[in-house]
Amino acid sequence: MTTGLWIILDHVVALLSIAAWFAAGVTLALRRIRLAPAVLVAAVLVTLVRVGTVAMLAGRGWWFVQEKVLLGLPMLGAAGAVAVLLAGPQLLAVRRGRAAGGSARGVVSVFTAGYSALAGLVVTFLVGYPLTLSAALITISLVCAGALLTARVIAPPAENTADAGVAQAPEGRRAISRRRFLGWTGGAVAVTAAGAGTGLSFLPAESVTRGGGPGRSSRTAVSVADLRGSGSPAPGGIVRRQVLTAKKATVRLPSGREIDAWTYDGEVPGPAITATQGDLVEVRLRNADIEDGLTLHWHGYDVPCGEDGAPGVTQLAVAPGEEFVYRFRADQVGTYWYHTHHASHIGVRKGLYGTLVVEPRDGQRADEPSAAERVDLTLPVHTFDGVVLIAGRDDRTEHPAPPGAPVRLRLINTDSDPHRIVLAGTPFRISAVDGRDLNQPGEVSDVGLRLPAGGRFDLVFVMPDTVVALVVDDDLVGGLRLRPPGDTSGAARIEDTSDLPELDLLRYGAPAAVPFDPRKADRHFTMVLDRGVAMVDGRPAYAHTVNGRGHPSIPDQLVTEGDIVRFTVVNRSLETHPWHLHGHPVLILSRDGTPSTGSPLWVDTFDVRPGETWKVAFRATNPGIWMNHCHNLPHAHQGGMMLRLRYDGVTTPFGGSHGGSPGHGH
Ligand SMILES: [Cu+2]
Repeated sequence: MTTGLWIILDHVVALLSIAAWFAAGVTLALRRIRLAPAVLVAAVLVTLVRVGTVAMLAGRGWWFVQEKVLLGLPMLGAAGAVAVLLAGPQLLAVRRGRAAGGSARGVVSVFTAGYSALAGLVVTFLVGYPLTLSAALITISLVCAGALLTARVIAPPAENTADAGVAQAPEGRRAISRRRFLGWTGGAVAVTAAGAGTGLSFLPAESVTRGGGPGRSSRTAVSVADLRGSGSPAPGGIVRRQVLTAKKATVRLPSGREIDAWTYDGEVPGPAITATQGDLVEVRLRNADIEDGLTLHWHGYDVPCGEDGAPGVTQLAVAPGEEFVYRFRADQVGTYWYHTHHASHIGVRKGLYGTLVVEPRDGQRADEPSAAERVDLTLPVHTFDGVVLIAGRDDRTEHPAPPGAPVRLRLINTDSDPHRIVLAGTPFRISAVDGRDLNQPGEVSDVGLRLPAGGRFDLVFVMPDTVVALVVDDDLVGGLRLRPPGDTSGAARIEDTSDLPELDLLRYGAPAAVPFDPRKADRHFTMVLDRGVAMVDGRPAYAHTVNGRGHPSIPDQLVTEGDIVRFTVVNRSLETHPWHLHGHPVLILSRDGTPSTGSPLWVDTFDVRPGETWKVAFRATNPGIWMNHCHNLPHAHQGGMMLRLRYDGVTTPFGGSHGGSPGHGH
C-alpha cells in the first residue's frame, strides 16, 4: 500500500475515533446504560487501530507522523485512559445493579477523550509538519477549556447533580471542594498554555537555513542585477534577435470558441524561439497592455540569474509601456519553454507562454536524412476552457510523415497538472527528459508516460507505414495523428489506453557516470510539503506550505558556489506537487527510498505525489538568487509554496512579488 493511501486511511480511522468517543459521551450522558459500554469499548478499539495506522505511517518517515506521535496520540491516550478508568467501573457497577447511573466525572472524561481525538486531527490539518511548541500548547489549552465547559454544563456547581443526595455529608462537601479545586487548576493550566502558546507564535522565525553548511560569509556582495548574459555568441554562432510584445487578444480555439487571452505577439502559444547551440538569444520583451505586468522566465534553461525573469528577485515586473531585454547564450541543447513568472497562475493559463528549442551545432552526419525528410514537432500541451490543446490554437490533429522518416515529438506540459501521454502505433524511445539526453534509452511500447507540470519529453521513432497516434490523458478522440502521405485508411483504430502501465523513468535507460558524488553533499535541505494555516504575502491563508510556512516567510536556503546540495522533498498532503528549482537541473537519487537505477535523470521538475519522498542533488554552479517552488502555479502564487535558494554573497536590489519582506534582500 502506498504512503498516500496510508495517509488517507489514517484520516478515516481518526474520524472514526472522534465519532466513537463522542458517541460514547452522548450515550453515557443520556444514561443509555446498555449501549454505553459497547460504544466505549468501540472507541477504545478504534483508538488502538489508530495507533496501528500511525505506526505504519511512522515506518514511512517521521515527517508523516510527528504531530500525531508527539501530541495527538499521547493526548488521546491520556484522556482515553482516564475516561476508561472513571467511566468503566461506574458502568460495571450500574450493570451489576450497584449504582443508578454514570457520574458526571465519567461523562466529562469521555467527552474530553473526544475533544482530544478531534484536536489531534485538527492539528494535522491546520498545522501539519513541523509541530511547534506554540501549536501544542494552544491545542492542550483548548482541550482543557472544552473539558471545563463540559463539566459546567453536565454538573453545574450549584446543583451538584452528580453526587446528589450526598452534598450534606462531609464526603460530599469534600467532593465539591475537590471539584472546585480541579476546575480552578484546569482553568489556570488552560489559560497559561494558551498565553504561552500564543506568545511563542510571535517569536521571529529564521530567515535563512544553512542545510548543515557554513553561514553567510563576509565576501564582497554581487547584485543579481549584475549577473547578466553574455554579449556575444560562441564562434560560429549568430545573434538571434526577437521582439515579443505582450498584449491582450481574442483567440479562436479549434472548437470555434473565442477566448480572451493574454499573449506574446497576439499568438497563443507565443512565437516559437529556436536557436542553434552557441547562438546568442536576445529577446526584447515589451508590455503593451498587461496591467498586472509580466516577465519572461526560461523554464529549465540555466541562464545567468539576472536573465531568469523572477519578479522582485532578478528584476521588476515589466509594466505596461515598459520593456526588458533578455540576453543569454544558447549553450544547452534541447526542448524548453518560456513563460511569465509574474502572477503566473493567471498569466500562463491565459496564454503567456511559448516554446524554446535549441539544436546542436555539430550539424548532421552524412548518413542522416536531410532536414526535409525529418519530422520534428514541438508540441506544447495546454488546457484552455477545459479542452486540452496540442500545439496551441492551430491544432493540426493530422500531420504527414513519410514512412522511414525519423520523427521527434517534443512534448511540453505548459499546464499546472500532469498529463498522461501514450504513443500508439509504433515502438519509440524517450530520448530526452526536460531537454537533457538520456543514456541508452531503450525501445518501449504500450506504456503510459506521466509528464509533470512544466516538464518535457522528446519521443523519437522511425515512422512506420501506418498511422501513429499521440494520445493525451487517454482521450482517444483528441491528440495528434501522424499519417503516411497517401494513406487513406481513415481514422486509426486505437485501443483503450487507460490500462497501459506507467513507465518508471527511474528504471529507464542505462546508468552512467555523473559529474559529482551526491553522497558527499555539502548541504542538505528537507522540504516537507503540506497544507496548513500560514501567512502568505502578509495575509493568513489555508496555504500550501513548506515546513509549515508560506511565501515569503519560508526561510531562504543558503548555498556557496561549488557546493554539492541535496534536497529531500516529502509530500504529506493529498495533492501532487511538481517541484521546480530555477537555474539548475537536479539529479534524481531516489524515490521512497528506492534508488534511481536507470539512466542518470536530470530534471527541472519532478512530480512529488501524495506520500512520496524524493531525494535529488545538484551542484551549485550558477550564482544567484533562485526561485525554488511548486510548478502547480496556483499552489505557488496563491498558496505560498515558493521559496528562494540564495548563493552566499549575492544580493538583490528588487523587492515585492517574489522578493519577500524588506531585509530578506540583504
Ligand atoms: Cu503544489
